[in-house]
Amino acid sequence: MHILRRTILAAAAVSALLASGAGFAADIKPRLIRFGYGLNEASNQGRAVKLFAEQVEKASQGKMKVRAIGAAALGSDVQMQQALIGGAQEMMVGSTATLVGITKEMALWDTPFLFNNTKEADAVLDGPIGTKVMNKLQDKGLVGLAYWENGFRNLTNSKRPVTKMEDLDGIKLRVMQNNVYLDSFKMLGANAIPLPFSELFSALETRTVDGQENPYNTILSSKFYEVQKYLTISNHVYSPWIVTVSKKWWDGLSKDEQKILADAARASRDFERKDTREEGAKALADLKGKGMQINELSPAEAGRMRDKLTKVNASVASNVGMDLWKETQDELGKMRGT
Ligand code: TF8
Repeated sequence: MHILRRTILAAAAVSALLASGAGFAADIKPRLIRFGYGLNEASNQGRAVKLFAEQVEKASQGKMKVRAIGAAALGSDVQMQQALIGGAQEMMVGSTATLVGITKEMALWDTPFLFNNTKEADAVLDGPIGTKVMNKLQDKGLVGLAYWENGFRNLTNSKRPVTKMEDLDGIKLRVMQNNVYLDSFKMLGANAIPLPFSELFSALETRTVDGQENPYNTILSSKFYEVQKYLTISNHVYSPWIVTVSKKWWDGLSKDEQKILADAARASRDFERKDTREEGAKALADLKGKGMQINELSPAEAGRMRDKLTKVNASVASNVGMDLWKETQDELGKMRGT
C-alpha cells in the first residue's frame, strides 16, 4: 500500500514537471538576452517585447533573462541589425523595410497596396511565402522568428492637408532608409528624405522635415501629434515588423533554448497583433482629440495615388525576383477568389 502510494506520488511529480516544461532533458543554461527595439515602452512594440520577456523567463524557469531596451537606446534598426550580425547583441524587433540592404527579398513587403487587409497580411506573412523570405536572412547572419504588425501606414505633415497628390509637392517627407519608399514618394511629388526612426521626432520638431508616414499606433505612441497637424488616411502600404536573432549567438543555443525563443516570439506575435488592432481602432479618435486634423482621400484621388504608386511594382518585382513576385500575386489572387 505504502509503496503503491509512493509510486503514484512520484509519477504525479514527474508529470507535473513535464507539464511545466522543465522536462528532465531540457537543456537550458543561464542566458542574458539583450533585446532592442526602436519605439518607446508605452507602445504596441514595447508591450509585446515585455510579454516576450516574461514568456521566455517563465518557460526557462528564470534561467533565460531578457533585458528589453527600447527607444532605440541600442541604436537605430540598421545599427542593431549590424550588432546582431556581429554577435554584440542577441535580439531585436524592427521594420522589415530597413532589412532590404541585407536581404533584398524583404522589399516584397514594401510593395504599395500589396495587402488589402490584415487577414491577407497574416496569411501571407505566416505562410510559406513569409517563411521563405524570412529564411533568406540566415545566409546573412540573422535568424527571423516571427512577423509582428507595424501596420498600414498613413501620412502626416505640418504644412497643409493632403487631399490630392499635388498637395505633396515640395513637402519634405521623411521616409525609411529604403529605396522603394524613397522612389514611391518621389513619384508622388514629395521631397523624400531617408532618416532613421530614432531621429524622426526631432527632425519634425525642428522642421528639418515637414512630414512622415507611419501607422496610427506609432503616430500616437511617439507623440507625433505634438509636431504634426495634418493626417491623411492613405493606408498606402502594410508594414511588418520582424523579430530577429543574432545567428552567431543562436547557433550556440540548445534546441530547447531555441524552442523557448521561437515559441515566445509567436505567442507575443499573436498578442501584439490583437493589441495593435485594438489600439489602432481607437487611435483616430485619440489623435483627433489631441488636435490633429484628419482627412480621407476621395475615391478618385486615392485611385490616382494608387496608380502612381503601383509604378514601383516592376522594380520591386525585379529586386525580389520574378518567381517570388508571381508566387505572391498568385497566392493573393487565390485568397481573393480572382
Ligand atoms: C519607421 C518604422 C519604425 C519601426 C520601429 C522603429 O518609420 O515604421 O516605426 O522601424 O521598429 O521607421
